[in-house]
Amino acid sequence: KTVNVAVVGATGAVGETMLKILAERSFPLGRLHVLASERSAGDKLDFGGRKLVVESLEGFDPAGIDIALFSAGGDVSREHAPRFAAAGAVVIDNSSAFRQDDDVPLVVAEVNPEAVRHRPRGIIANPNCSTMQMLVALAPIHRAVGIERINVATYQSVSGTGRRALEELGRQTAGMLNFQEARPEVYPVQIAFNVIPHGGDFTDNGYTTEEMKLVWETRKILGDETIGINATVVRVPVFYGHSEAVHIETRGKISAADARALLEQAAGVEVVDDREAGGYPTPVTHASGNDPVYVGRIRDDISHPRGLSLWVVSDNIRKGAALNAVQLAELVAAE
Ligand code: A2P
Ligand code: 11C
Repeated sequence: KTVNVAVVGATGAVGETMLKILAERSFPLGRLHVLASERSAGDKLDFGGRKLVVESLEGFDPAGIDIALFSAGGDVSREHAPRFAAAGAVVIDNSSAFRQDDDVPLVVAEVNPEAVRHRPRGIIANPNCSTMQMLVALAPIHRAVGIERINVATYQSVSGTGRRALEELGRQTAGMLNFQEARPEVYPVQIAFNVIPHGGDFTDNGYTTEEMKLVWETRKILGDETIGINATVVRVPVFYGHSEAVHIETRGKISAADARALLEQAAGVEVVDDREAGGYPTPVTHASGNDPVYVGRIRDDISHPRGLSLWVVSDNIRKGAALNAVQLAELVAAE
């Protein structure tokens, strides 16, 4: 049996990668509709060598769609996901619109795949990219010995912000090399040759929304409200691939060697951990364009008896968004 799919936000940075991944994998695809705003209606997108015509989401009739992959921002999801679900589609939503709702499962394919089955509203939420890659790496350790506290600093690429941010980094970089001024538009300050300790919006407690997503998404996905999480989100002038310096305190002791052995067997993880120059993953050398969550620099924390430090890198557009959404679609299609 084949499955009729709609990709909403198909012209965006995540949407185009959803199409690429659907074409790459042996997904049991029936009809495929590519949807975006009125602005893009009529444009053509490549799908495994053939051309698909972009349709406007606004007037689109979702009857007959089995699975809808949404990645057009929270406002679009809030407005249109319920009408797709009402028409019988399972919505897999990449925005943050429904992630906190108790009756919407929040799922990482390698961590809590069984959660896709309980979806009373017909909506499944795809986690934020930073949470996604961190939990693919940490869930095996949490299962083995329990995690008490996570301290994480992220180094997030501009593709996480979308297509206009990719263009802004390119434009500012080229401009500055030609002695021109770098005018910020998408980010509040210059991103080229800089780092910005700010993702999303500021909240009352001094953390940003991108930081607080790491807190409550982690607790919901692991099903453990007691884990302490302290995050600093930083935007860096990298095009694709988020990196994270992750420091954990576990409940039971696990050595760096045992953690490495565990992660070598873990689904979705590739350990790159040679203690020499270049023996670690980076966005450019490993993550960009690839599926795994790469883990390196695994070491015992010299300041804490049950502390462990890791470096986690992944393509935020692939595992962090499009790939996990397609993996969830595969789980639903297999039902
Ligand atoms: P469009 O290209 O027509 O604007 P990104 O995150 O890379 O900026 O991509 C955002 C995606 O969301 C694009 O595909 C964009 O389509 C789509 N989008 C934005 N606003 C709407 C809307 N009101 N209705 C449908 N799609 C939208
Ligand atoms: C970023 N993580 O890198 C964000 C983008 O909640 O899905 C995705 C925001 C979200 O800016």
